[in-house]
Amino acid sequence: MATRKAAARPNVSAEELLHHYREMLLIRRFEEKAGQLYGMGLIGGFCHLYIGQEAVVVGLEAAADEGDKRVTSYRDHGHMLACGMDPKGVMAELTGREGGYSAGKGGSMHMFSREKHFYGGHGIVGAQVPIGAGLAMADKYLGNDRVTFVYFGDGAANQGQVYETYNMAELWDLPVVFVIENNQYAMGTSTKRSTKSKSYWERGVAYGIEGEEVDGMDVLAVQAAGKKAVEYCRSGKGPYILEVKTYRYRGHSMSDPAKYRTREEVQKMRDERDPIENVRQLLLTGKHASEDDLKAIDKEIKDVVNEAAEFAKDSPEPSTDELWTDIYAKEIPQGEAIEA
Ligand SMILES: Cc1ncc(C[n+]2csc(CCOP(=O)(O)OP(=O)(O)O)c2C)c(N)n1
Ligand SMILES: [Mg+2]
Repeated sequence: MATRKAAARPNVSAEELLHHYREMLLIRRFEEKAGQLYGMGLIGGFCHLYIGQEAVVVGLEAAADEGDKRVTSYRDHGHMLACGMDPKGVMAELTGREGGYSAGKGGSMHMFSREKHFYGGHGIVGAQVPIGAGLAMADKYLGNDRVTFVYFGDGAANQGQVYETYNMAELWDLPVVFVIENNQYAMGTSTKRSTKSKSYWERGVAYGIEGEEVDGMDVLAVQAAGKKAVEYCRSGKGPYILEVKTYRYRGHSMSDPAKYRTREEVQKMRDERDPIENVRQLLLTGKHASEDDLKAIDKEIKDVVNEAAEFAKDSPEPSTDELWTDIYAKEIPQGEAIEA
């Protein structure tokens, strides 16, 4: 049965708090830089920024173990960075260069890393949900204890395939955490205009799936809820739903005129709920770091991002011969190879 009981907040160390700060800042600065490169015409096609939502992936990655999997939508740069993919390879994919994760042929929405168990990057709204349940099914079949995180938005949560997936995931007790990143908008449509039910996670009750709502601007709350969900799934009890309440500061994509909400609404969220500022305050008030320590981290992160941008500008364009490669799989992995 579904539960409303929130997970207890973790008693985190200063080291862990600093890690969260660093990771969230990396995503924020990376996305700001991607926005700049887009404005300079260096990034083509779609580009959906994750600014504002950083605490979601950073909190959940802190709850994940080595070998756990993740799959998400087109708003995917944060997920890639948080699971340890190289900022250079991600940025070079955005600029469509050879050094990118898909050798410059995928772009912002289509990157993968088997090494980091990151399975995309999907442009079709909701398509990653059954794919993620499939990843979890493979793990269950292979008898390991991996958990898959499937991220999708509030807009995607209104899709039929999500509920077909819920049914099968619960029926087969699949080890999957469904993460609804409720950022309150699907393109220009607010949740108030698109759905009458107030809660998305509660829809899982109809399928017998447990779940809860989480404050997605609070990285520690996300981490605690993530740990609880992961333990549940790893112990073989089946899927779990986390509805993470978050907010995107930027437009839906780079071409969003943003006429569906006021500047004041966005500013209020930035001023009062910013997830990075929240951790910054915890670090300072807890005397875990000084202003100077944080300045040094800011500089370090800026350097990493600038280096990634330089790499993404300098890496060559893919050769036209590459148009005919990587279209069909040459080998279908079997048995143990799938575990890689
Ligand atoms: C099947 C499908 N329908 C419509 C679209 C166009 N589309 C792209 S993103 C989007 C909104 C999805 O919003 P949400 O799931 O809340 O994710 P967010 O963008 O907020 O992260 C829509 C309708 C699409 N890509 N695929
Ligand atoms: Mg949304």
